[in-house]
Amino acid sequence: MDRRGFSYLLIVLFLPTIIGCGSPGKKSEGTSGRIKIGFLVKQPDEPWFQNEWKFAQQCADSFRFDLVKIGATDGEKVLAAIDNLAAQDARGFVICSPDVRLGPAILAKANNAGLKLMSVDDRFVGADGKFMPEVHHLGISASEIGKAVGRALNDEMRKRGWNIEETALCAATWEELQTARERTDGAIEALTSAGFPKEKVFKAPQKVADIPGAFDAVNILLTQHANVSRWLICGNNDNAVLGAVRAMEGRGYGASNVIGIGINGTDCTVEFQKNKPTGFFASILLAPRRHGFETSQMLYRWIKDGVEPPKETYTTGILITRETYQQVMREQGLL
Ligand code: FCA
Repeated sequence: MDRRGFSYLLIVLFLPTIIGCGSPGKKSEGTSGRIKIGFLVKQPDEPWFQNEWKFAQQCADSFRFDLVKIGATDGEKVLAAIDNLAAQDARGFVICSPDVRLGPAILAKANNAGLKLMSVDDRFVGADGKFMPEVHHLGISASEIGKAVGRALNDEMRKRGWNIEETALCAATWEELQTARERTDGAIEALTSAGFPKEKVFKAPQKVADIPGAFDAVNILLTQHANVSRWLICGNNDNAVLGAVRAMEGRGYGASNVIGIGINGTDCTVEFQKNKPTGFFASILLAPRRHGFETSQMLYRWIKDGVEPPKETYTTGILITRETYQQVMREQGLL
């Protein structure tokens, strides 16, 4: 080979290294040169999760990274989404998993692909049924928030001068998820420790965690307890209580004999905007901005600057009613 031929061969061999492609190891930052992270949610139709996405996007805009929002409604979609993120050179993701028992599989897949991850709202559980302490998590103080629901139910019932003999509690439950179970358990605990009789507490276990799921569960309960004149309602979230309120309306119960108190506060504004009050009396407004913005920011700083997020962060809530929700939501930057 002559000199020219040899130089040509050298260029062909080393060009990919010189221009920086084909070198294995460190992940690139996507075609735009910006860090890319995913935000996977289990129920993209629920206003709560749309709010999380909205605030995650605000975070992405202010820190100038790319955000990929993915509705991952079942296990297959979660695993496909992780492959997809890896193929797009994403660096990590925040996730509210459709099933927390997928935790070990999600973590293994993310580790394989070199993606950092954080869970939000619903905490991963391992094969032993216990929380996975190695996964960074931001969630709500579920038990405390549930207790706030129970206390508010008790206050309102007493304010209305209801006779406890004729009143019962309907708890629309979703007990397979710990954060959901702690909420309804907390509400029941606060109410019964304020003197409400335990035998007047009735659970309506949901088969699906959405409005129709609660509607169906509460319909069954109402058939079994047709003699109750006044109902208190608690549930995992606003949708659980909305489903219960709709089921009660079907049986002739309304604003005068139902006190329903939800959780989220983001999914009941339409209810509060109705011309006439309904049995949906109040909600505990959570902090969707913290759940969307803060998780994204923590993950971004972890990827960019190596700042590891706290292992666990828990947020609180504020009681809102038809009368106060606008003011409170404005103060919280949600309107
Ligand atoms: C769970 C519920 C959501 C929301 C969130 C904080 O994921 O399903 O509605 O309450 O916790």
